Amino acid sequence: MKMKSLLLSMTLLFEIFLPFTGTPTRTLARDLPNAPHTALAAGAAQAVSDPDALVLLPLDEGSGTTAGDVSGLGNHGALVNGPTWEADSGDGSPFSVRFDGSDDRIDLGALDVSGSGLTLAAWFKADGFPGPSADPRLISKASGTDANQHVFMLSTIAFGSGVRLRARVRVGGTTTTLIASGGDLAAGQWYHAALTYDGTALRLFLDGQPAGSTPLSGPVDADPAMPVAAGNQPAGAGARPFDGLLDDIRILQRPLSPSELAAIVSGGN
Ligand SMILES: [Ca+2]
Ligand SMILES: [Ca+2]
Repeated sequence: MKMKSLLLSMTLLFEIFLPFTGTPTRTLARDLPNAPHTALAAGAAQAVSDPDALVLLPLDEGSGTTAGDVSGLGNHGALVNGPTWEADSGDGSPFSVRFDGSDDRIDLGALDVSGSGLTLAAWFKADGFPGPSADPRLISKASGTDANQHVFMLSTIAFGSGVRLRARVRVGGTTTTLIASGGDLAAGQWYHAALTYDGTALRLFLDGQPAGSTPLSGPVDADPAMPVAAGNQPAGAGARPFDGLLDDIRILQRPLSPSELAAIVSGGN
């Protein structure tokens, strides 16, 4: 009886404490949309609050060449050609990733979105905007630099005497390009950039504020052979490398709402 009682007690203790003795070491609730979950370990396969999240990279590892995806889908990023971790961020998180403006990128495989909804979002702080078109890629799925070689893309672009955000989404084989209606970008400053598509319009947001839209409808094209990357595409000659820091990279197959984006920018989630 005594032994049985002891075993029972030990079992209860084990069951009580087991959930707290696993790998989770950090609270990432602020990095996840509408997240009731806490204590997610970067890269761990976890339940996620948003079933339409495909890639959520908090970029807080601080070392190594893997950017853990906390969407639950395991779409981890691979740091390619030498991006480095830096203790700086636009959202108060511990780290972001520095891209050298030459060939650094984060590879995300060849994932596709399903349906007529999309969000691409990230924090960025540029050292500068390289190239005559000032068009480094933040997040993209592209095989080249021609418009129709992009399935989706969030970048900057020279516009007038300044630099603005630019968005591209391909539907039915034709890519629609949107340049921000305002918001000239400066080097050395953190911004939050977002592209959203809801099946009726393609929109840009800068720091959570609307920065232009254009009508667009239909499902986003799929191309299982075309890679997705952050910070540089296409690979090799003709690349459009980003120079500076990227953080909190998100790809969802639904549009984040203006209030959700505002919450991200304000650090609410
Ligand atoms: Ca971070
Ligand atoms: Ca490099």
